Amino acid sequence: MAERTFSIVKPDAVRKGFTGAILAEIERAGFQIVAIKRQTISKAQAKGFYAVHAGKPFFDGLCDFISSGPLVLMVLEKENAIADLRKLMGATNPANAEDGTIRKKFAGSMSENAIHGSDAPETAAFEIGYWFAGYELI
Ligand code: 3AN
Repeated sequence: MAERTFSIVKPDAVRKGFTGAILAEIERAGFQIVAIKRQTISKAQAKGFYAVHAGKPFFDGLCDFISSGPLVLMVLEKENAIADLRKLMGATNPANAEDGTIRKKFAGSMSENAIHGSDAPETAAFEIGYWFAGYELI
């Protein structure tokens, strides 16, 4: 059965003009883009989204970065979407990302790493609901 995951083209990649190239990689890998919107989020919205990382040393910088400029929020669908997107993204640190992954091609650093993807069904459900209303997902 098709599964849904949540993804972000992060502000570093949008600033560098990589949005279209990253969307092309996602579609080529067989994902349907169920919903998509470009917006600049507030730091308060960022803190709510990344609440699971609250208290970690990189939390404040992460929230500043993700709210630093326009990003692209997406809901993606395919069989095994959550695990397959993580594979397509590559390792969190682009220095460790495998050849052919989005982070290998487009990410600059551990903190400015081009793309986000949900890591489990529970987080996908939370993240989709955090950014998209039901009527946007029909
Ligand atoms: P991923 O995005 O690969 O799932 P997570 O969920 O561990 O990685 O971390 C969420 C985000 O926090 C990462 N995408 C990255 O931008 C940032 N991050 C994670 N670990 C670090 C770190 N040690 N230093 C700086 N930023 C980090």
